[in-house]
Amino acid sequence: MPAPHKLMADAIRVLSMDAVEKANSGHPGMPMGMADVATVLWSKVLKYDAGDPNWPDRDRFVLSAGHGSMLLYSLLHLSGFKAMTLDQLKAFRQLGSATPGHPEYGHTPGVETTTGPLGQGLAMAVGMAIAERHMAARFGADLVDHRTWVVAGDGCLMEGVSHEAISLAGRLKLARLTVLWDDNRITIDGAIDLSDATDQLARFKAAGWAVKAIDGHDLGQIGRALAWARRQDKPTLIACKTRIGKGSPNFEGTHDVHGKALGEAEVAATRKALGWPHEAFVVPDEVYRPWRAAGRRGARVRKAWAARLAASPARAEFERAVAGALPAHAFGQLDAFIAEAEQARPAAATRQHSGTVLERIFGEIPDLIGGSADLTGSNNTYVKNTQVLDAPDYAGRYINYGVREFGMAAAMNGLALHGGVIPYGGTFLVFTDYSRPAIRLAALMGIRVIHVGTHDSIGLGEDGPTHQPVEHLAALRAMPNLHVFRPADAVEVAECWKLALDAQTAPSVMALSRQKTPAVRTAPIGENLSARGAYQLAAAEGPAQVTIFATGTEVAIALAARDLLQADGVGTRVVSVPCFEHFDRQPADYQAALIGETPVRVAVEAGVRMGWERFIGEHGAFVGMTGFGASAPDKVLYPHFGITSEAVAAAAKAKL
Ligand SMILES: Cc1ncc(C[n+]2csc(CCOP(=O)(O)OP(=O)(O)O)c2C)c(N)n1
Ligand SMILES: [Mg+2]
Repeated sequence: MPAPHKLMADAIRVLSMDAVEKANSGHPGMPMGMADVATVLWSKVLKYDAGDPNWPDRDRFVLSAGHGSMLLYSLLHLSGFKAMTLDQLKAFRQLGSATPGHPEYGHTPGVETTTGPLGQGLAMAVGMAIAERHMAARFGADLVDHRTWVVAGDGCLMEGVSHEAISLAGRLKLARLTVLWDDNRITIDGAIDLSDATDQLARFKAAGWAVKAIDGHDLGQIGRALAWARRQDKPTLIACKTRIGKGSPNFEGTHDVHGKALGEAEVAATRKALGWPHEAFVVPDEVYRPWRAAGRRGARVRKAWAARLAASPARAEFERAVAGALPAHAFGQLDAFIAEAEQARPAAATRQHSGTVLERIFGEIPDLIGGSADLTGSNNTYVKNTQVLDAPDYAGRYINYGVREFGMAAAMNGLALHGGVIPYGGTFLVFTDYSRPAIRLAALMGIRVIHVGTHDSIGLGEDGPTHQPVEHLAALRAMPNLHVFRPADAVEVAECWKLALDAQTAPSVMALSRQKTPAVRTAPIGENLSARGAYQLAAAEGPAQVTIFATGTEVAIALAARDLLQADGVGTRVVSVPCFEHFDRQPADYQAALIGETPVRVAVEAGVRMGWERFIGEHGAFVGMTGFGASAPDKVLYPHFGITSEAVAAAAKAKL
């Protein structure tokens, strides 16, 4: 190997080994193994400018094998990203550092996404590559013309989500996407043969990818493969045959080097073997020089791009979209819809109202990209006459995600992370179990993605308990920074959609009913009451003795129960609770007043009780589910499981 490349790659090896040694924790094997591939990519091919980590037209580099974070931190440091100082490398894995164990989005400039959970980086990269093609179609190649590169390990490819991701990418012909597979045949427990015998090249090929295998330590092969990838009209997989822990005389090629410090003696032996005479964290100028030049390589290209943007008539719109701001008129038609609904009081399934809301905003917010995991008609996510997003022009705004809930949710994260688009996608609420790991990453990263979860209770009826969510609302509400909405009628649906779209730093789930439900918001208010999270929908006549809290389709049941109680002279107020998370953010005095001091508090929701203590206290009554549902019409199931206005009234009376 020519001297500069060897020195540049060895710098990654040594920095990674030393940082792990200092922390006495971390993963040296993967960075040492992939150092050659990463050096060629970052010094010759990747389009980036270390001086401007957020340049919108940069290539995206996703480290799906996130345990190898020292690879990325070394690259960021060596190529000159200002935030990635030597001190940060020395503080690897320490509290408050920019170098956490796994790369975290929004924490460290130059890190595109959080990729600790194996496989999800690859799946998010698919979303990034979709966003790139779509934005290129919308704004032209002058402004959007970049690639997405993924480093994935054996683990990423073993994870099931990789299947969803690669088949979707293959179908959409995402030629700007390249996966660099660290084909080292080692995972934590030992050799790959212990647990896997897949022909990965054949698998990717079958999904519509162009594939190639190379020696991941051969400069010429790496360079030629990267050039080959750029010429393909399909997504590309490059299997890079590497030796994990390359350079360590005793551990190279073994699983011992995957995830622990090498130890003083082996660190010294590795230095000697590599011919690297410098102390820990000392990088000589002759190594910095070519690395810093690599980091500046893109500056000229970026400046030319900036000049094109400055001269572009689309500049303001491009900048607005990339900043994630909504158009000024985003909700014009939606406000009209709310006013109409307050008058017309339409009774319908809340999923249907959601579909109508989408019709009112889709034209106003060109950044919206919809989709569904093969339940388009059920989720009401498709707006009439919308072009499907597909090769070759990618200008469409609706994605047929196929039966891939996890892949869809991860791709939505990638779309949001790329910027310029706002993804929403539908499935049955019960299948958020399938997409939950990606919802969790969205919540952790603080990004705006909107999950439409229809068929939100036993009210879906005959499909039965496999399809009827019971614990899902509680489970989703348990997740930090996730906004879980369960609107009751057309007005609340519109209000909750507004809140989801306004939340630039949190994902949302819309829990929507399959079954018809009456309007409950029947008076013009001129305020987004759902923004309070919970609000009094009906006051008590006379002194209030009972408060009934309810969400979604059960709000109507609560109102009917109030009628029964009031007829018996029991003053009853009804509180609608479209979103726990928004309620938690209200001032304490609002919360206290809203929960109130009636002697009896009852909650009704066609799910489990967990979490409702927040509103009803330890001694409140709860009307809902205690087990799984059943297969029957919804009109039968609600009385069968005792979720009726009579049951709510009786529960209140029993407590009086
Ligand atoms: C979803 C998920 N499961 C398990 C882990 C824990 N884990 C981290 S690395 C790893 C093995 C990965 O093997 P490979 O991708 O081949 O990495 P290498 O050992 O080659 O560096 C495992 C199981 C994880 N990070 N994410
Ligand atoms: Mg491996």
